[in-house]
Amino acid sequence: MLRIALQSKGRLNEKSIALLREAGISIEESSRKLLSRSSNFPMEVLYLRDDDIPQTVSCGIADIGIVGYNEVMERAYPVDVLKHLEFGKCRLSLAIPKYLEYDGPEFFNGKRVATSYPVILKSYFDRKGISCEIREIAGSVEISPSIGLADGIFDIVSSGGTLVQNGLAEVETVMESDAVLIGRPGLDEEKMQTVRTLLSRFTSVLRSRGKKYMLVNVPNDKIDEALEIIPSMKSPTLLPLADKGWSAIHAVVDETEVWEKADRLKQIGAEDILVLSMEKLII
Ligand code: PRT
Ligand code: ZN
Repeated sequence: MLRIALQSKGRLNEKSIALLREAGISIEESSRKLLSRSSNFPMEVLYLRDDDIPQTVSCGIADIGIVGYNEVMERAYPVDVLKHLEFGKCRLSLAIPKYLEYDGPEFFNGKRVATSYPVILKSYFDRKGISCEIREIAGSVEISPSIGLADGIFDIVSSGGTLVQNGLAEVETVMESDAVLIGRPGLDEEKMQTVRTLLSRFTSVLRSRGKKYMLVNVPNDKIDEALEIIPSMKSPTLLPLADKGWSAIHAVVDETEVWEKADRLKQIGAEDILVLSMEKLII
């Protein structure tokens, strides 16, 4: 039985559970126990604080886990990053009071920076050859400059709203982060088999996100032009229509490109363009 560690509450909790659900894995959530078992997949879920997930996986209490890449890098436990999951996106950035002039990372020489991510920050300053005092604090990092605790901060930024509210300007992005699936190195073959199944399901779920299924009727002499507009993943699905001289093309397209492609298809004489949402793309 494979054990996965998920954040018990917080930013990654709901999306982690949603990803498992979309991958067809049912987990009991009602009682929000510390440990719950899937009814249809050989896996149990352990709910933890995100800070504890890398260590729990590296020491074998859980086999795999979903946690922010930033936590994996900061805790620096020996775990394998098995897959980037494309949610919980954010960046770790240096910020300073907006009225100060900034002329590059050398600005931080001899300065004090407050952060909850001292390991990542120290490695950045070491790489740049900058000598800066790193002040580790647990929370409310963004108020440190205004209370005189630090000259700048190093923190997670998403929309940038928190920095603006606190009169800070983002000056360097040190790292990009998203939620990742991590695993303990050296899992036995039976568990690895389950991990491989899980990875392949996650890949299918992520690939189908933001995609639409498009069906288009085109005159046969326009098929080549239409296929340039909607290239297919492998060989195109092309079906003859009862009305001779016409065919239907089926294709998967990015949601963001649907209107632009539909307009171009109409211009070459395509008709009856049907766009459907896509449930799964299993490869
Ligand atoms: O209780 P537990 O310890 O499990 O949770 P936590 O409070 O430590 O973490 P949580 O739930 O806040 O975040 C979990 C993970 O979500 C982080 O480790 C990141 O990988 C990811 N993530 C994505 C974020 C954000 N976006 C984010 N915006 N984590 C924190 N923030 C905070 C940030 O600290 C800052 O205070 O949001 C503020 C900035 O947001 P903007 O939008 O104003 O820039
Ligand atoms: Zn935490």
